[in-house]
Order: sequence, then C-alpha cells, then structure tokens
Amino acid sequence: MVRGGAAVLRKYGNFIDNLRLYVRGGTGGMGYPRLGGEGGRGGDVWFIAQERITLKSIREKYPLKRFVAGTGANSSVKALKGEKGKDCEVHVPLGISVLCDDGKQIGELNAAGDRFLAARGGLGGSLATNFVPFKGQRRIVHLDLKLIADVGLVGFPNAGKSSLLSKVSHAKPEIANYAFTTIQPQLGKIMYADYKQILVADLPGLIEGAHANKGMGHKFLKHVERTKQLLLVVDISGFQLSVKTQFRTAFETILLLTKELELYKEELLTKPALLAINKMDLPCAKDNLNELMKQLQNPQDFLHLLEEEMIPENTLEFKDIIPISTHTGEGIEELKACIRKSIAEEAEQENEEYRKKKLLLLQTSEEQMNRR
Ligand SMILES: Nc1nc2c(ncn2[C@@H]2O[C@H](COP(=O)(O)OP(=O)(O)OP(=O)(O)O)[C@@H](O)[C@H]2O)c(=O)[nH]1
Ligand SMILES: [Mg+2]
Repeated sequence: MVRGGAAVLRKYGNFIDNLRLYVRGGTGGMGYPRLGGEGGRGGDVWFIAQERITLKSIREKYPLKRFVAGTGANSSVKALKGEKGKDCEVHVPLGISVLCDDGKQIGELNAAGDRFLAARGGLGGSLATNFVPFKGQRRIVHLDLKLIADVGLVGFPNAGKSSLLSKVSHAKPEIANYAFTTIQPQLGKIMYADYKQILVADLPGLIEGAHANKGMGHKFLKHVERTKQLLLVVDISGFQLSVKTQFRTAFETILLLTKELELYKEELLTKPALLAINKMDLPCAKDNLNELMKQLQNPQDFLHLLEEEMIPENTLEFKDIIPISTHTGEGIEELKACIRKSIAEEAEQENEEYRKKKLLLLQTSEEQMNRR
C-alpha cells in the first residue's frame, strides 16, 4: 500500500473532452417581388464524425469556435430561384454527444460518417414572406466526448490500472508510485494471437467522495458509460490516500467503487463486470486474498462492520475474479482470456436478442398477412 496526496493538485492536462461552439445557419437569399422569384435557402451547419479528429484539433484549427454557413443567393432575373447557400461541415471525433446550452442532449455521433444537423439555414424570401428572407438557426452547442472502448478500467488511484494496460497492450501510459498518475484517459488494444482485438480504456483513479467532486471527481466516469464492460482493478493491500484519510481494505475499496459508480449512474452497475485483484506478488497478498474471497462470497455478513454511507444499495456481480500481478505476470493471460470470453458472451447475447426481435417482427407481419 502506498500513500500519495501531493499529486492531487496536478492539473487535468491538455486533454479536452468538451468543447463549446457557436453555430449559425446561413441567411436565406432575397426574393424578387416583381417577378415572384424566391431567394435560395441559407446553408446548414453539419457535424460529421470522422476518425483521427480530436476536440483539441478543432479548437486549434478554429480558435473562434464559430461556424456559420453560407447565405442563400438572391433571386434575380437570370435565376429566379436563388441557389442554396454553402453548407458548413465540421468534422468531429467519433463518440460525441451534442448538447444544448441547457445540458439537454440533442444528438450523437458514434460511427465514422454519422451526420448531425447543428443549425438549419433560413428560408429564402418568397411571396409567402413578402420576399424577405429568414435568418438561419443560431445556437450554442457543446460537443461532449466519451471514449468508445470495450472495457473500462475502474479503480482507486495506484491500484495498477496503467501497469495492467501496459502489460496487456502496446500502450505506454505513465506509471508511478503515487495517486493520480493518470490524469487523462488512455486507450490500449489487447491483441490476441488470432488477431482479435479488444479496446481497453485506462481511466484516472476514483476516490471516495468522487461524486462530491473529490480527487478527479466523476468527470471521467462518463467515459465508462459507453464501455461495454467494466474491469475493476484493486490493490490487494488496500489503499490510503494520505495520512489524514482512512486506510481502506481491498474489500472496502470494491464497495466504495461500487458506491461511486452507483452515485454517478445506477445503470453502470448493470454492465458486465470483472474483478482483477492486483499486486499478488506482495508478501501479505495470499492471506489478504483468502480474507477478501470470504468477504466477497458473503458480503452481507461483513457490511455491518462498515460505516453506513460506504455501503452501496446494490452490489456488483463479477463474472470472474482473477488474482494478478502486473510485476510477475501472474494471472495476466487468464485475465485476457476472461475479458475475451466475457465480451464474446455479451456479443452472443446481443445477437440472440436481435434474432428474437427479428423473429417477433416476422411472426407479427405473417399474422397480419394471414388476417388479410
Ligand atoms: N508490487 C506490485 N506493484 C505494482 C503492481 N502493479 C503496479 N504496481 C505499482 O503500483 C504503482 C501504481 O501503478 P499504476 O499503474 O501507476 O497505478 P494506477 O492505478 O494507474 O494509478 P493512477 O493512475 O494514479 O490511478 C506503481 O508503482 C506500480 O509499479 C504489481 O502487480 N505488484
Ligand atoms: Mg494510472
């Protein structure tokens, strides 16, 4: 167990996962009253998801963060119907939620090529509008980035999440013996011998009180929302942030993590979860593991020993519990196999649900045909 409080003050880094933009559709073109001509519609502002774009690159390329589409052409003798204004296309990263200024989600862009109409152009002037054009839609929107990974690593600081990522993938995250080494999410790919790949997101450590914005707060948990599965990583020797805070055993850290996930969003607890118990090379590890397994088998028998506010309403059900050591390599191959199995089972279940839905649709359309 290692202490580490000094690094708490370190900054969030220059990773950006939220960007505020001004978007405005183009104004319509003027109508032509004498000949009844109609001005062109103003251009639209579109967000288009594209690989290899980051919010940082958008901010650097467009420091004013204003996106205005072209004005529609005026109606003229040569062209009574004015041409539409030029659309403004903004390329954004994959995994973006588009939010209004009031926080309401108005769109999502997940796959390359997904499009979202951010601001519609105004209508051109015509007989109906007394030949006066309309202005385009204007608004402030927020681009909110969530990583799309198969597995999200969730744990207290210093548990060895980054060490694990570096062990199972080619990623080179920073690893150090203090809390909050990781200050921005990192992605790594587990490559299996048959070329199967699974994407893992290493996230900054979570501490108790994260929901009240302690430590790095909850802001990173939003990335977990889109990961298919959770992998909790705990230090078998427990955790203590500083001399001023209480020591927590591995069992307590698991409950506290569950509680923080629950306080952030209860649905997170419905995701399939695995538990990796790390640092099994430490001298006290075997005894601690025996104790922990007893506690995990019958958590209810041990909850009365804890402070009430630490106890989550629901418990996480782990599909597998794997003792590991990123230092000696113990359990790493087994963990990789469990991750793969769990992802495959999940995909199979999704397929099954899809097949059932299709079958139901087929049956209902057949019934309808028969009734005719
Ligand atoms: N003994 C032992 N130490 C480990 C093991 N895995 C990681 N460590 C050490 O634990 C410390 C923290 O490791 P990190 O991988 O940086 O931990 P983290 O969970 O990413 O921490 P944060 O980024 O702060 O949340 C480092 O000093 C590692 O060398 C292990 O299996 N055994
Ligand atoms: Mg880390």
